[in-house]
Amino acid sequence: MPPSDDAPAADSFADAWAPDQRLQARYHAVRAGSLEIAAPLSAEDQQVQSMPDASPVKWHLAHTTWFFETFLLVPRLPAYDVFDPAYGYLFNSYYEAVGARHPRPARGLLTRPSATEVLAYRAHVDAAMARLLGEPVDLATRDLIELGLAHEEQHQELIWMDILNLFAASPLKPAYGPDAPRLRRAKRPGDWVDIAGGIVRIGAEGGHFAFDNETPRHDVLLGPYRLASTLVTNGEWLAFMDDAGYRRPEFWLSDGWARVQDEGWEAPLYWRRCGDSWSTLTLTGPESVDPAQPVAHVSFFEAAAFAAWSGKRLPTEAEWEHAATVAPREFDQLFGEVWQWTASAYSPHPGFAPAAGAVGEYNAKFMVGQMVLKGAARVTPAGHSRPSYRNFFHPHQRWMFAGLRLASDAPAPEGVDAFRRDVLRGLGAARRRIPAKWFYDAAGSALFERICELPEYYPTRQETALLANIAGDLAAHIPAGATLVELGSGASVKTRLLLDAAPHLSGYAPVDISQTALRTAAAAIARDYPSLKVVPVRADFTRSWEGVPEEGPLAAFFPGSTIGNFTPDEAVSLMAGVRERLGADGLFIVGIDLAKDEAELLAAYNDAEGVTAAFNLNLLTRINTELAGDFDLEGFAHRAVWNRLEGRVEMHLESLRRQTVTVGGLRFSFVPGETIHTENSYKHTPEGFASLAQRAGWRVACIWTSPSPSVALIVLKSEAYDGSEGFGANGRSASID
Ligand code: AVI
Repeated sequence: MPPSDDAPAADSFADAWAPDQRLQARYHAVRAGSLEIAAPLSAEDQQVQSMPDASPVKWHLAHTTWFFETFLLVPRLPAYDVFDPAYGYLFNSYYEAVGARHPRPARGLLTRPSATEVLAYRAHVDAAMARLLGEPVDLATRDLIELGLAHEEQHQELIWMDILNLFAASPLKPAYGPDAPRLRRAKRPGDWVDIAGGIVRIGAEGGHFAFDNETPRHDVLLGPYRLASTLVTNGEWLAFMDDAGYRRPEFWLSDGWARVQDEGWEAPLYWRRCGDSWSTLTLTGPESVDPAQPVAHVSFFEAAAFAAWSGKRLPTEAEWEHAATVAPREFDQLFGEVWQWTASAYSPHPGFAPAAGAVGEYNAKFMVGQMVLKGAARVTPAGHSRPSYRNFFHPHQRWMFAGLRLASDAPAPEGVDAFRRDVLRGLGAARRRIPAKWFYDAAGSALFERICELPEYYPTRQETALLANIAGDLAAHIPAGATLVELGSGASVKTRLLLDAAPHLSGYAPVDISQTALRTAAAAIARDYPSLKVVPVRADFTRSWEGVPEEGPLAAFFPGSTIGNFTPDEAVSLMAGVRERLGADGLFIVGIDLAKDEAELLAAYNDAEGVTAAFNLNLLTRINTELAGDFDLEGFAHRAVWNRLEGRVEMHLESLRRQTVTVGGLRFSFVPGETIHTENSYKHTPEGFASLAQRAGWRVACIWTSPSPSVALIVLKSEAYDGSEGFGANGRSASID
């Protein structure tokens, strides 16, 4: 929330004639906040300056007071008595318009005034400010007071940063104290959030305080992009370091690489090698690096190198701000852990005009050579930031609480364009067909859920019962510490049977195209299996495995006999892809539906309630909605047939009359009885499936079959694996009844 959100939206007439009590209260709270942060620090702690970028705490306390004295009391409070005319020189930071100043790198040399005298200075100015605030103030005065308070909040954060930097320089590694702000882990597993982009508006909206640099609000054109829902963690940073990230120039900007050389960077600021591991200095003292906490104290150069190493990029300022405005709930750690580097230079928004008067120097003159950071840090006072807030630092600076959130361009379209392509191509073919994957829009997915509950549709029921029976035996094949990668995970319901039986799993990576299903399922699994590292991966696993963890043994899980929806050649290439991805010691658990009596099969795809018919016909509804089609659903009927030669149930949509349909401006004529082939569902024999698996480099290590109507669960191991099992030879096969 912006600091003055609870202010009246506009000044009412009555307000203008009364002291602003809200502003009085805020003034007192902010000023007291600075003293509270300084209170546990000794006079010596408050005196020293650790480097030119940092300032002594005592100087911060005096400078923020000077701001109110110089910009408010002197010009606006009649008969104000300046506390000490020499302070203007000592505590002016950078305002050319108000005169000369003491050099910044020498602030630590100011042993006078003492810390006690600075407190007296604060009390003097606070008493005068109480007089100013005790009368009604005009809008311009109120805006300046708000600016002074936001300025003091920025210095509160600087106190935390500077004191940590000072303590880090001490061999004693002192702690501020046990109650100092500590970084927190993300509340949920990381994920990608897709944002459509377009012409979007960024910049401060009126109605609350904002710095001049956040204005004016303006249009920006954004392509579709993805933003990580969580911050980059120390664990990910360690992987970058382990992969020689600080020693490989290919990831670094030229200026960044020069810094790495000159300053000997090999880890974030404050990290120290501790035998085989790393520790870090925090405000609560030294501690070992927590892999789950967000990485902090990295420069823009390091953030950009990490992004390059990850094959991703930093978000632009506009991407970050737009995402934080339109979809804040999709993200974790937007505000309140670390500031997040963006790829955007700190330059004026189009149409920017600095604030009038000396305070116009506050932001405008720094608009070159720095980069924008968004969000807020743990040490940022609550309520200080907002989506339009623009923090800025030089690209090499590291003592801020700065980290990063990754972004990437949206993956190549698998949406409407691919759907249109497949439908137009499929309807134009001599034998019309549309790939079955297009069944699963929201309505189609809901209908499929209903199919799974139908009395005639045995595969789900049988496989679930089989899995419940054999989960322990199945789990015994999975190596300790493995990550289970579930392909087409959906609601991850069956998975729990396996997870319960395999406490030795260390991770779970559900892979699904549906972001909503994925996020809900991953959050529920993460909640119920707290020791499991859950890494949801939004991907079409037939096209990409990007995001699936690379480290540790992997076991792929592909239940639901979905492999039956692939032709034998497609199934072989899918399984070969999985094998390549898992490596020679990977394990692949697949569910298949087995060949059986034709009548039983056809009943499963021709249920009495007509749910499968609705599922099939929903494809036409989807075409009508998404591709401007005019299919008359009354003109087509659901047909399921058993193709004995191919060993598959086929689903078709049969034209009931002569008719012409338009889709995307193209016309397609149908004669009665002509069909659109919409799905294949192959029913395998164990031997037939084993030979497909073998073509893909797999060997059946174990197969369990359910009672009739039978389905099977199969453990595949790499052909190259030197184990003792092998289906048909000395492999194991079990029927469960
Ligand atoms: C997802 N797939 C395994 C189902 C099947 O049996 O082929 C889809 C389905 N089609 C009609 N009913 C169910």
